[in-house]
Amino acid sequence: METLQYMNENGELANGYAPEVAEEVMIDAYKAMRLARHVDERMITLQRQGTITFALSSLGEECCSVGAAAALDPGDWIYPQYRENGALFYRGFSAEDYVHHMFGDAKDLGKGRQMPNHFGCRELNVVTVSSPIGTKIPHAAGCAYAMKLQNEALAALVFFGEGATSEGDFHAGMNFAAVLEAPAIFFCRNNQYAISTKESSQYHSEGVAPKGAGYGIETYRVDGNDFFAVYESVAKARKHCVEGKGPVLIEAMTYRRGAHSTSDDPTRYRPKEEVEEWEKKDPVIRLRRYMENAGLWDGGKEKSLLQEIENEVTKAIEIAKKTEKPPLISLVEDVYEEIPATLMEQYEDVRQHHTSS
Ligand SMILES: Cc1ncc(C[n+]2csc(CCOP(=O)(O)OP(=O)(O)O)c2C)c(N)n1
Ligand SMILES: [Mg+2]
Repeated sequence: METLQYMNENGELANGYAPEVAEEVMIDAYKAMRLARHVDERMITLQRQGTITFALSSLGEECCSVGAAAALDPGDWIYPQYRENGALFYRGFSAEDYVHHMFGDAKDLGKGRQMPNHFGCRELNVVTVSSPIGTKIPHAAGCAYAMKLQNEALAALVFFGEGATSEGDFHAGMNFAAVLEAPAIFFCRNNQYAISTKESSQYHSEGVAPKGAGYGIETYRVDGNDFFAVYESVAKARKHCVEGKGPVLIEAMTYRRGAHSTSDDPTRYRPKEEVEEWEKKDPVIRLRRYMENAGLWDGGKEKSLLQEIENEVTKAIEIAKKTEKPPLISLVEDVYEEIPATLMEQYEDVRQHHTSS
């Protein structure tokens, strides 16, 4: 299956494409990608310094999350995996809120109960990341079906990696949405690796896209490092969904340039030449080149944006370093209206241990 591309690696338009994307959307998307890249880099450094426990990066894949979020309606539901902080930033989540999450402090919306990079925001219709791979796929199919039953012109988009397509949840979610014609967009970031498992050891099909055809689902394969290809495919998928034509699978071809997470060393399982090859296809630089050629961006704007982002993130880190941990009682709150006695007993044990240590 061919890969749709609208902008080549030099930021030049391809295949007769003329962008209709509003300039503000393009600029906001560029800013969100830059913020995602900078925050990821800073969080990895903080993990190495022992300040936070864990971090994951979306280096080289930022266009997937941001390009997709830009093409959605703000009311559409997003179910991220863990490399999609860009979607959150595009929707307006601040660097400060994000850093609080990564620290798991008292101002983290998740109250420190999740691992870092397991963000979410109720107000922005971004459902919290869950660690078990693929679990969000049937959730998104169900959410999309609910939108259909309620006659809401909204879609649910779920992000996942190509590794997630080997999970039963992927197949259950795809079949459910197909049969019920639910307005779900299954957005697969094919970054070629699932930790150290190369795509060729993951499945025997020619990528993920043919699996869409197997379920009778409208399917597109696009260059995941091309902002216009991602944006247009999601815009088209959304239209298909809200017109009641059923779900869409998008396979976005990209590459995970960084380690899987701070617990991984990719030099053990892949050659550096492969990584270098993909540096040339960088999605952020590609969009910047396009915007510069179109007179929308220049060196001065770039310099001030990078400075602004650096200042914002530095300030967010300083604030998070001074923020208290969530109160201990929050460990047992929020599941039941009233905390059950058994949980209170466990809480008491932990509390006493804390005060005595
Ligand atoms: C059900 C389940 N199995 C295994 C893991 C451990 N695990 C965490 S991330 C990951 C790889 C996922 O790869 P992919 O879906 O391609 O996403 P990527 O990390 O490449 O973005 C694995 C195996 C898990 N979290 N959940
Ligand atoms: Mg992967």
